Amino acid sequence: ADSTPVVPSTPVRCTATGRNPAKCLGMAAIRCRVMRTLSTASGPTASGVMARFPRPTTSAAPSGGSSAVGGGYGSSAFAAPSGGPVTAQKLTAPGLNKPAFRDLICSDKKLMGTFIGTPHPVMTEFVGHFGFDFVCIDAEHNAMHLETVQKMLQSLKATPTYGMVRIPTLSYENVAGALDIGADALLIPQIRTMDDIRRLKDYSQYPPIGHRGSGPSRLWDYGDSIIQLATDQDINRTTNIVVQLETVQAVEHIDEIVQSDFIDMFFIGPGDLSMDMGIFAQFSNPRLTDTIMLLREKTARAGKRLGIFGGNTRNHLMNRVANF
Ligand code: 3PY
Ligand code: MG
Repeated sequence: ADSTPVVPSTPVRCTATGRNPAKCLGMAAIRCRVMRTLSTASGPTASGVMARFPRPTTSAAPSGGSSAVGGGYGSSAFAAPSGGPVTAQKLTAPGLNKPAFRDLICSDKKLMGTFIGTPHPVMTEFVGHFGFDFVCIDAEHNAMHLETVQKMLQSLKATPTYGMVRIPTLSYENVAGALDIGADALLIPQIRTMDDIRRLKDYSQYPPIGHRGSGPSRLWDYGDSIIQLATDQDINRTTNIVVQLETVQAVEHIDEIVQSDFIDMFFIGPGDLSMDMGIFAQFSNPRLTDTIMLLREKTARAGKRLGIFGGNTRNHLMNRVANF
């Protein structure tokens, strides 16, 4: 099948929550399918989605006072159903108040996503209604910085789809910054050594585990969520980290790397892995396929989820090698 999940021989336990889904997650990122899906998604589905947004009624908006905020797209000024005074309401679109992405990551559901390299919130808003579980906003290989990525995450919030962000390099600014602007998960490329893993832990986790700074950012609803977070037993559980396995060094250190308890999922990058092995894009080369099978076995044995970049649904690695 195109996207059968990997079923490891040993049961998988989510290290973050302790839940024990029976299957390892197959996560595939598919670019080409998006364009093929465009024609169907722009039909009844898209108009149905728009119809669910309540429309601001400008005539009902008060000229002053504090019972409502200003009108315009996405504002909270609406006519009261009774025709009485206007009160501020929360917009309840289908994507709002969706469960935390962590619930999905820690379930046994197979996830399907796609990468987005076009640096514009309209693209994420559009693709967010295609039915993918997540999109990966790819700031590693595209011209987008945190301001743009934040807008893309904001547009995704009104869709049922989650936003993972692939940061360009491992730095405090990129890791803590992308988390603060509300990325549902981070995808970390080019991890090589245990020192990289230690830095990632330090940058992504709040004390006492790491040294990530806290602030009333978008992630914390600009301060609204602080009280709730402060009473949470483990604030770091809100952080979803996915580490790419795409270097020879990472393969060499895989036994240690998979033991990292703060990492929720691993993700194979066959392009870079083959490049690093000196067999670039030879996706049927047994050296590459054997390595992918080894990574699959090691991650499953450690009870970790695994994903792979597919390129398309007929991809050899996805279907016949890793059986995602
Ligand atoms: C790779 O194939 O190297 C990737 O990073 C795909 O996401
Ligand atoms: Mg890569």
